[in-house]
Amino acid sequence: ELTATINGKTVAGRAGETILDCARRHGVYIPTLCELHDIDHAPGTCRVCLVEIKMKHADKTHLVASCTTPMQDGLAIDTRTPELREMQRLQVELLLADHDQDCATCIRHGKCDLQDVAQFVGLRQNRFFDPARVAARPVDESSPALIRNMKRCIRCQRCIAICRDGQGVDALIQINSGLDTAVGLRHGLTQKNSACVTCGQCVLVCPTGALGERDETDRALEMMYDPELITVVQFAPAVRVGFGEEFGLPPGTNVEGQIITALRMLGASIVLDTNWGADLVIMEEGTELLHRLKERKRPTFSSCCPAWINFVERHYPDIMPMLSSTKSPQQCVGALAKTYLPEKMGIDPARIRVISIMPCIAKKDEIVRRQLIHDGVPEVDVVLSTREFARLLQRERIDLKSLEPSTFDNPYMSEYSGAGAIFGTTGGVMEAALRTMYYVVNGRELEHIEIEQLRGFEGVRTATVELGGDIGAVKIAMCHGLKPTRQIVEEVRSGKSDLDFVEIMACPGGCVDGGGTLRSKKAYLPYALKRRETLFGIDKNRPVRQSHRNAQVQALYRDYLGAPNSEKAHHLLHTYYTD
Ligand code: HC1
Ligand code: SF4
Repeated sequence: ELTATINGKTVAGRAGETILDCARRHGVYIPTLCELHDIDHAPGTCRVCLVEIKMKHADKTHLVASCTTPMQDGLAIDTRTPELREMQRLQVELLLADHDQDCATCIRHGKCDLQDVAQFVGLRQNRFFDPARVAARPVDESSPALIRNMKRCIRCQRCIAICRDGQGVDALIQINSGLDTAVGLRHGLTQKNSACVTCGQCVLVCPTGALGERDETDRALEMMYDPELITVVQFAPAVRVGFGEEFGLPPGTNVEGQIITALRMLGASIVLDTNWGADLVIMEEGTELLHRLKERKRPTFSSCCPAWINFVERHYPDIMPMLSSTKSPQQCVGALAKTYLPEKMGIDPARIRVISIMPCIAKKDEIVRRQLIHDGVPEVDVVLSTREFARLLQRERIDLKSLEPSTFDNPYMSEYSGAGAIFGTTGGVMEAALRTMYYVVNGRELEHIEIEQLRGFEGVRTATVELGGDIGAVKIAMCHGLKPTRQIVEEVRSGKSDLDFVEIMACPGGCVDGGGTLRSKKAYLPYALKRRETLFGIDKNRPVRQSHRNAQVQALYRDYLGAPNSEKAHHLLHTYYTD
């Protein structure tokens, strides 16, 4: 331990920590922009975390960046002198010199770190603003999912760091130098044709509106307002546990019922649950997997995560035959909402538009895949990320917290089992699949359905599970985050792996921390475990906890599809992959 003072108060410092970390531990606020502790990123480029220090026995003070300067014994630190504030103000003013000034048009307005810091330092003028420089900065709108707007970039490089070190994709690089420094794609490519898989993790760490989803809130509203259209809205397993924070509820609160109420207030005609689709996917994927196991084709990779599919197609196209052909729950719901549902409800399929609310931006890529558009009609018309849904409720002045919860009332596609609910967290698809596969093989339920050995949180988890019957022991792996995924894929390609079934979620934590979830300031994925716990709680409290016991899924097979993997099921619920 070492002793120092911050603003005249004695504090205990720790060897090896930075001045910034020490100040934070003692509740002293220092503004920051480029630094993000959770991903160990402190490039020291924005210079707003300046502090004044005086070393032991020295008589001069000097200014240093607190995010990169280590604590020392006897240091006198000041975080709030007028000269310091003046310097910080100047830094922010320089950052704004080539920054889009039109905050009201920015998706980050009101939730932007740069705005916060500008307020904190008391910025009152913008002397260096140069519209020509702003105009020269590029905006990449090539991707259906992700917009990269360099007019709003403050060059913090967090996005580059998370893409390279966190996800191991390494699509982003720093381009140009000096005042022209910006973020671009390797080899001068655009977002759409680059190595980017639209996992959206870079969006989660961006402190401003430089990176964001393609906003489709207007399109969704237009559909819901149009009296000629029947809007079918579905929302993902993870959305209900990652949305309450926006309205001041504790992280991890389950707001399923309030979301249903809000959607009805907005004008949704029919509210469905993607969880129902997750149960259906288990029937299709589980059956497919058992066939593949009998044919000794191994491993099979799960296919519900669209950023993972992008990753395979762009980075490892040779393993495409190992991907399950089952569509994702989102697409299964979409496909059936335009076929089975109108048949059951006696409505004209041409009037139906499907809107999904997803904690993901890659889902926006998924809906425009050519395999999932039939004669010009997409299975899903619009995807709103959780963030866009929040924006939509804010602009419509709907306060989720004050709403009475409602329940799903669609008799065909909204009921779900506990297995469907846990899809939203890493390992959930695997656990759900094993519950049903065990039943199919043995004709009875698995005794302990919470498979504890699957519930860790390491990047890669492997286990051997005895399925009995003619299948025996199966070797499985679950992986979240693309860096560990690369490791598994490399093992499989080298022939060293004896895995049978692998679940992959591109985002660390799975969908609960998807690239479309609410952003946290100054933190990376702080609520993963809380959201996960709530999903496990939902599972525990469901009257039905296995996908094959979902009565509405059973009815679908009885009345419409025949059996899992039937010809009709194949036609509607399976797909293929292309590079
Ligand atoms: Fe997911 Fe899925 S779990 S991909 O993570 O398989 O986004 O929540 O909707 O489709 O069900 C996301 C979540 C989601 C699909 C399901
Ligand atoms: Fe990298 Fe994912 Fe961002 Fe694409 S979306 S640039 S893959 S972090």
